[in-house]
Amino acid sequence: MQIKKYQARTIKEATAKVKNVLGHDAMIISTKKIKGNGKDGLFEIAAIPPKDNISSEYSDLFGEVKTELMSIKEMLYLVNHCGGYSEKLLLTPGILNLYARMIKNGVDDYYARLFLERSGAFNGHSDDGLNNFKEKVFKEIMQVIKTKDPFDVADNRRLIAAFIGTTGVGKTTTIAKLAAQLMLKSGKKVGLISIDAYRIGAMEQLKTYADILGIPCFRAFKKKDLLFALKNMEGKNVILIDTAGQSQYDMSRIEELKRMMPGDMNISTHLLLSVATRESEMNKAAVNFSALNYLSYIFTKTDETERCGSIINQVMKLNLPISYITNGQKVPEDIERADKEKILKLLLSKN
Ligand SMILES: Nc1nc2c(ncn2[C@@H]2O[C@H](COP(=O)(O)OP(=O)(O)OP(=O)(O)O)[C@@H](O)[C@H]2O)c(=O)[nH]1
Ligand SMILES: [Mg+2]
Repeated sequence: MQIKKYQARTIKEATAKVKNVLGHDAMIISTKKIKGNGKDGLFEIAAIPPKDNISSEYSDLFGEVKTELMSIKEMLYLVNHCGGYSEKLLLTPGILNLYARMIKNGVDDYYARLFLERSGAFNGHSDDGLNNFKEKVFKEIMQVIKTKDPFDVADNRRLIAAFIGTTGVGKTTTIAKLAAQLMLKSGKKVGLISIDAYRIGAMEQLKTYADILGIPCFRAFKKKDLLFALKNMEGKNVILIDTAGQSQYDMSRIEELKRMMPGDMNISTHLLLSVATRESEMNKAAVNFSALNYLSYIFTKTDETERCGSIINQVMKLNLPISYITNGQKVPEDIERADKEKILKLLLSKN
C-alpha cells in the first residue's frame, strides 16, 4: 500500500491536490498541521489510492480500519461545508468522520460542533485515544436526551393522555399501538376518546381499533362530551385521547383544543412529530403546539427517512423527554419506548 503525502497552505488546497492526483475515492489516513499559523501555516494530508487499487493482501486490513478513515469525497464535502472549521477538526480523521456522520444524519451543524466542543475534542488531550473521545461525544449527546414513559407508573392512578400533532403525523395509529400494548403487555384497562369536531369519519378509524381490542371508544365534540366520556370510563387505568390533526399554522384551532382540555382536567398531552417531514415544519409545529403544554415528544416514521438528526435538533431547541418512537405502519408492533442508546444509533445510522 503506497501512502502519499500532500502539503498545502490550507486544508482545502491540500484536499484538492489529493483529489487531482488520486481521485475522488482516495482515502485519507491522516491530516496534520506541520508548520505555523494563519498565512504561514502548512497542512499535510496522507492518503492512499482507492480501495480497488489495493492488493488483496491489504484489503482485509483496509476493511477493518475503513470506518476510521474518510474518503476524499467526504473531506471535500466538509471543507466546502464548514470552511475554516475543518482545520480545527483535523486532529484525527476519526473526529472528522464522526462530525461528518452527524452532519449526514441531519444533525444541525451548530449542535454537531457543540457536542464535539463539550466533549473536549479540541482541548489537545490527544493521548485520550479516538475511542475514548468518541465515547465522550456519545455521552454528551445522550446526556441531552431525556426519556420518560408516561404510562410507566407504579400506583393505580388513572392516567389520561391526549395525543396532538399535525394532520397525518400518526396520532390515531400510535394510539392503537399503545392501547394494544398497554392492554396486552401491561394488563391495563384502556379506554379511548376521539376529539374531532371537524372531520366526519375521523372517529371510525379509532372505533375500528377499539372494536378489535374490545374496549370502549367515545366521541367528544365539546368539553361536556369529554367530561361525560371520562365519567363513563372511571374504572379504566388509562384513557387515550385522539385529536383531530391540526395545521401547525392554525392557532385558533390549537387554542380551541386547549379550551376543551383545560389544565384542571389532569390530561397530559404528548406531541407527535414526524421525522420524515421538513425540519422547519417540525419546528413550527413544536412551537405552536406548545400552547397545549405537551409533556413529551413522540417521534414518528423513523422508518421513512435515513436522516433522524432532527430528533436531537428538536431536543436541543426545547429539551423535553421523548416517550416513544414509531417506526412503521404495523399495529401494534411498530412502536418502541424511547431508549437513549437506540436514539443515538438512529442519529448516527447513515454512514
Ligand atoms: N411509515 C410509517 N407510517 C406511519 C407511522 N405511523 C403512522 N403511519 C402512517 O401514517 C398515516 C397517517 O396515520 P394516522 O394515524 O391516521 O395519522 P393521524 O395523525 O391520526 O392523522 P389525522 O387524524 O388525519 O390528523 C397512516 O397511513 C399510517 O399507517 C410510522 O411510524 N411509520
Ligand atoms: Mg387521526
